[in-house]
Amino acid sequence: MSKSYVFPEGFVWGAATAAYQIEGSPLADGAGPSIWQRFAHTPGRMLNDDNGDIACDHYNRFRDDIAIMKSLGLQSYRFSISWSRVLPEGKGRVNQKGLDFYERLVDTLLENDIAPVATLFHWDLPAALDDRGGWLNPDVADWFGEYSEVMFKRLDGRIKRWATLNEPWVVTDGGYLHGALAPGHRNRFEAPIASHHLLRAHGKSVQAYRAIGQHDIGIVVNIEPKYAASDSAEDQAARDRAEAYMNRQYLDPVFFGKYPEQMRDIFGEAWPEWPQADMDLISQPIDFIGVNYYTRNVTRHDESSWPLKASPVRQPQHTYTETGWEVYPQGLTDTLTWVKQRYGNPQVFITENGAAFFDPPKAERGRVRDPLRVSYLRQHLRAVHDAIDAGCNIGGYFVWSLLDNLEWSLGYSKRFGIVHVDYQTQTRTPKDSARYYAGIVASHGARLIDEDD
Ligand code: GBH
Repeated sequence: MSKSYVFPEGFVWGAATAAYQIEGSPLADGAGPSIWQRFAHTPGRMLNDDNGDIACDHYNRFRDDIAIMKSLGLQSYRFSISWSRVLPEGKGRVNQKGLDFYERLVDTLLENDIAPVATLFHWDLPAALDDRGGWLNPDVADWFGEYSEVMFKRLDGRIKRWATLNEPWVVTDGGYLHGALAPGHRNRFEAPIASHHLLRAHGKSVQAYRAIGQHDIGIVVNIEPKYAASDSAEDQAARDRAEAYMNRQYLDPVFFGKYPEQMRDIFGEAWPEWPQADMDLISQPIDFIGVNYYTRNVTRHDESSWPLKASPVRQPQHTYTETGWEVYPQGLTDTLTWVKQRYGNPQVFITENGAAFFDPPKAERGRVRDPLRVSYLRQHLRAVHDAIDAGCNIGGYFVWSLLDNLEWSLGYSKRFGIVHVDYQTQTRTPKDSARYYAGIVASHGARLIDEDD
């Protein structure tokens, strides 16, 4: 007898996006520039010189986009708030019109019975704060607390699930260590400091939430399970470093008030000691973890890779996405069971999961065939169900992404949407994967059994 894929009652189905990737109009209605606005307009930083000036024009078309969500039967929508729309200088003066945009967005979602889930920081730090050192300035934690408070006061009555940060690992690894993402620094000493202040900022936001908020707050992290390439002690240690660096660097402090031991091996003298008071701030209880899952890593020891001394090993027979990430659904089950075991079975939402594939560039007679994405979703949703069977406390799933959008420094070259966007005309066309996902949502998972793969 084959297994049933019906999900538990109350399991939430949604889709996710982020402000700079879809909104466009980054300076409209009194908004201040963000570091991504600045980075995207710095020559040489973005593939094909793309930028987020227009993106999906969601700032003007959010009602149409909500109508699409409604037509797909989505129950929830995860979006992010652009800090510098609300506080153009990052702190101090509030820009009423920026707040109004998010209020309209949330109200329209609620009118359509779609539950809003808001991320306070998805990488677009106000440029004015970067001028003061950004994530390297200890005061940034208070600035983030102040901004969080503005949002909670205005919208906690209507938003019942908040995430403080999206993927702090990507912010520090991409923004401060390797420099491929804004603000584009490449500095071994900066990355640990940025990490710590991101976590302190998270702590300040949770603290503000407990004073004002009535619902749930958590943090969103990217997790890629790490498997050693061999049984050798060297490869095992490389695996442990890679796991500590990406998967535990933020969750261990939040749950245990302690950084992984390996951080010192990785960063050496660049890894500071931090006061216990900071660790207490960081480790306040949260209500859920958001897990973004895309791929796994098979890891081997590699002296030449800086600073981890660990490199991923390519798996020749396996499928890779257009961003070069291995398709490995079992890794999602492994990730969720790892979180359950290590952190005491907290409530988890899969806040992102999806893939970029070579879709046909244009819709043909209203259709975009994306069989690889359909199969990716099918396999990963089955993997989520397997984790639930194994006792994981999973509250919902958000596909990345609702729309094709600006894939950060890769510009518009990579398409993650279940809805195709023709950037010339801003026409939206739900891909086959959107129809497929709508069927899963409508059947609460039951349809996962119908198709092979
Ligand atoms: C997310 O980050 C972001 O939250 C989102 O904004 C973005 O658009 C989306 O994913 C798609 O990129 O090369 O095999 O070693 C993704 C985090 C971290 C996932 C690095 C892939 C490298 C895999 N990524 N990781 S590999």
